[in-house]
Amino acid sequence: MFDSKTETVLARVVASFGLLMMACGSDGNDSAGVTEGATSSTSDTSETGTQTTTDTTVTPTSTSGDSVSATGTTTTTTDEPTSSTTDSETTPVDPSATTTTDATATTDATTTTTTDGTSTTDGTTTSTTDGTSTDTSGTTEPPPPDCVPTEEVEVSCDNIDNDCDENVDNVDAGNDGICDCLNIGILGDSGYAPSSNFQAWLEDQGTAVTRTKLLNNPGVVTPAFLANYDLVLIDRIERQLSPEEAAALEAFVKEDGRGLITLIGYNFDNFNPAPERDRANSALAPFGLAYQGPYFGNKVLPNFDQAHPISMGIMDVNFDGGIQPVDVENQGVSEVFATIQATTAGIAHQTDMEGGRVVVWGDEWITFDSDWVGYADVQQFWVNIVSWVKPKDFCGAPQ
Ligand SMILES: [Ca+2]
Ligand SMILES: [Ca+2]
Ligand SMILES: [Ca+2]
Repeated sequence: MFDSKTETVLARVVASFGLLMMACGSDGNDSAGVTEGATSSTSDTSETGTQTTTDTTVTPTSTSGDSVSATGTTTTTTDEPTSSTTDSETTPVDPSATTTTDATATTDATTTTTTDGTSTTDGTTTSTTDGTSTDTSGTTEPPPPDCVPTEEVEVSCDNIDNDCDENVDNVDAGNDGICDCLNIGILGDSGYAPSSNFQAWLEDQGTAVTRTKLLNNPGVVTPAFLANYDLVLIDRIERQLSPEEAAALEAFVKEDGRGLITLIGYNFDNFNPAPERDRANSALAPFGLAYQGPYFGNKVLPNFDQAHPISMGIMDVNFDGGIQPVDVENQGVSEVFATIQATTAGIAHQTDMEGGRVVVWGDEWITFDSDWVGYADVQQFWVNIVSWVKPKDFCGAPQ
């Protein structure tokens, strides 16, 4: 099989040859045939009405004979229409494009031409005197302008790849594994145990963290509100999200590619798990995810999947009185990265259509100051969670 370029060249050569033969058999006038109903252009170029013997361009928009090459082709003119020296014609690549004047031509410009029509592409072509043409150059587009680095090591959170390493805002001055450019929104209150160290620690890693309580704050979760954040953590939300708020969160993740983390197991309802399940599930329902079942786990170490990016290297993390996360709709791809016996402790969910990600953890103790002291891997667990769930288009290479 020939590729289209080869076919084009062959078509041109054949056409030119055949027409040259026709021309030789005629009186030398313009006997060039027409393609697709076009008429030969012996005098109707955009020049002054004199005939060109070498001209024209083959473009999809050109019409019969009244187009000339965009730049650069030279023309020779004569006083009389009958003075054309050859009348070879072009068979355009695009059937809608017709040119009928002498020889082939191209839209590219640095061409040399001879009196008998030559042609080129990109200026690298040979010229002949018999109306044939040869395309020898490629047609690839020139590469885009190179990125110009303005920072040797990227330090600016400005949505620009300042160091031209093809990662936008991959800034981590402390080299702690958490991108400094992340804006994290925490929704809801903290749990029953002190967790001030958690937010402070996130900020110490370079992120900006804002906590927004939902109590007496109806309808606060809007697209405009969420636009402030790259990552939202559902902490102990005091009420269910409204349908409008849930829809905004859904778009935030699925359409904008941002990240969502949910926690559970606060036990503020007299050991009844249903109310907090319902509250958290109002945020998870758009993703087909949910917390289900009773409280489970009693100061146990979950079994972490050492092959998953979130749980790789993680062993010593407390789990106490959580609720099982479940993927109930299989909208996207869910991976269980931690279990306690046969029960799921954590789900990593990639939304469909290359959208954002959701991490559903079955407990809340990983935010408590006490566990930051007593368990070795809590901080690294957070680093892994944030790294996996953050938006893919900035703050480091996609995983
Ligand atoms: Ca960069
Ligand atoms: Ca930047
Ligand atoms: Ca950092």
